[in-house]
Amino acid sequence: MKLDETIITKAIVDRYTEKLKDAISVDVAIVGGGPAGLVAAYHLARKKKKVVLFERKLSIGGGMWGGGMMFNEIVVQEEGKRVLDELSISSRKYQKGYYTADSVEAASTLCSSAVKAGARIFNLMSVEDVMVREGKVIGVVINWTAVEMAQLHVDPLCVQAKYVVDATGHATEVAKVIERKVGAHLFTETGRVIGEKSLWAEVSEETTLENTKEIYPGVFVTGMAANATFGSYRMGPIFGGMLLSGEKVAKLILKQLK
Ligand code: 48F
Repeated sequence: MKLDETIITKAIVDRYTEKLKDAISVDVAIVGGGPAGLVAAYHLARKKKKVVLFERKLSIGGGMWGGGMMFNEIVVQEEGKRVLDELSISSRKYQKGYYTADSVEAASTLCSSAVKAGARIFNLMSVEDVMVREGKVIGVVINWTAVEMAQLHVDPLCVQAKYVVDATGHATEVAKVIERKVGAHLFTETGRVIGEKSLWAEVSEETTLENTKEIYPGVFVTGMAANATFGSYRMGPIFGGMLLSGEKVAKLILKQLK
């Protein structure tokens, strides 16, 4: 069969446009495709909610690929292993209470699980702002990462969402935009993004879960963004807290959507 390059081009443009149009009004918009955002996307999509996830980078998976200092293995505790098992991600016991998993298998399977469950993922797109009406966030403002990187003067487009999840990791970008542009009082002790503390795995694994909650009407934080928003510790290459936080934020939002 003769191949026609113009058909290839039309196929890509048509299919991409279909996907994007379908993502303009959703139940949940997730910002950031690290482990926490991906687990959240998977659980929400499984429950048939309309979910879109925007990831700034070319690759999905955030800080998971690199394991610890580029040694591409991650560590989880007992509870985190349960999440890996549910997603059929292989893990091995290292010693009592410590399990390891290949970070490439973990990141790629999380991504695949979210997409196959029905979440729409757009890589190479950054969320640069939010839309707020009557004291509630009602959507996100998106642009191409390439536009952001080249600092081109190009106006963005908008996506309407019943709920927004800040899964941007250490950067807490959605929370910071709300603080800076909306001038809003976040649901933290200071009303602002408190910022992360130095590394302490044991405490931060627990606080990640406690801090997974709503920070402003319509906006939830998950993963490292949760700890950074509420001023808790970072944890390094132990990932159970991230996975469980993704699960928790999905549960909280599902409750609200009922
Ligand atoms: O950093 P990241 O992996 O966040 P996470 O899911 O997991 C944290 C761990 O990787 C690790 C850790 C271990 O336990 O502490 O750091 O909380 O993924 C966040 C993703 O969000 C993207 C960013 O490129 C990364 O892939 N991101 C950040 N800001 C934006 C964004 C934005 N404004 N728009 C789109 N994507």
